[in-house]
Amino acid sequence: MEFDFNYYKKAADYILNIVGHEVEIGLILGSSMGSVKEIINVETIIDYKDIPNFLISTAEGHEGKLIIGEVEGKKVVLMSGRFHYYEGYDFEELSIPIRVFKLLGVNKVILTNAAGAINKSFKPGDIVLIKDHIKLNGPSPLRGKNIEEFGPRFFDVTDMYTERLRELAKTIAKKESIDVKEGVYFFATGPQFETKAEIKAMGILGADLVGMSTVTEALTAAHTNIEVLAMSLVTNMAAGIVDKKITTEEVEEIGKLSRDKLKKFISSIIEAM
Ligand code: 6GU
Repeated sequence: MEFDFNYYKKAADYILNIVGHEVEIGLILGSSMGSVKEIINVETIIDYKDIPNFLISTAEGHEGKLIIGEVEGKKVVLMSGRFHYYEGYDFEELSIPIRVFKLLGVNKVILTNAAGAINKSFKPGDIVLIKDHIKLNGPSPLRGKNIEEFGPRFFDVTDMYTERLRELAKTIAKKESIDVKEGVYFFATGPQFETKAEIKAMGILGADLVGMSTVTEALTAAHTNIEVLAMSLVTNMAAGIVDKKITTEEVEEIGKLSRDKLKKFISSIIEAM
């Protein structure tokens, strides 16, 4: 399917009509991080299924609601529940949330995810700021006829996880005694976790983390000149890094244990943004 500007505008106009104002900051929460939404003073909640031309969330632990409100006096829109390639969407469809954000007025996004650690110095519970990514699987979400209203056909991605926002996050982490690391995120299609051989290869290629989200959103944001801050919560070590199977339970458990730390961190970042 080929999308045009009006496709996204229809979704955004529906939301703007209900909300009545623009928003500045977009937030997309990773699985088992849903409780971060509690930092919002909620104004409006809209079901994805009611938004024309939006997508429907099928992943477990992802709720399917757009929440609009305020954090530290800033207008935000939050997706509680995101869309992944493994659910069956095409890469091109995964451009929808961020392009709708853009038309709501968003100029900065915070993307969070649960990830496996490839870097042996990381441990479950660590917060890692994404400084770059490797995506060797599948096409770009920007494939297809370029929509000039969003951005140019060819675009630079050397500072897409902007140094400015990473430095800001590091300054806040230091002030609040939150330990943060930095790393390179490898995009995996899922839904299976990786083989030991794949993780070994990803490590050799320079990856510190692996996960199944975020990268399509970050690329769509970079194309349309939205500043990106992305962070992973390490929920487990990747395959073969420790001699242990990966379970969904541990991913969720670490999410629960780390949620207060994440809530405080993200609301302080929004305040400073
Ligand atoms: Cl080990 N791999 C992927 N692809 N996603 C994850 C993960 C691993 N751990 C949490 N999410």
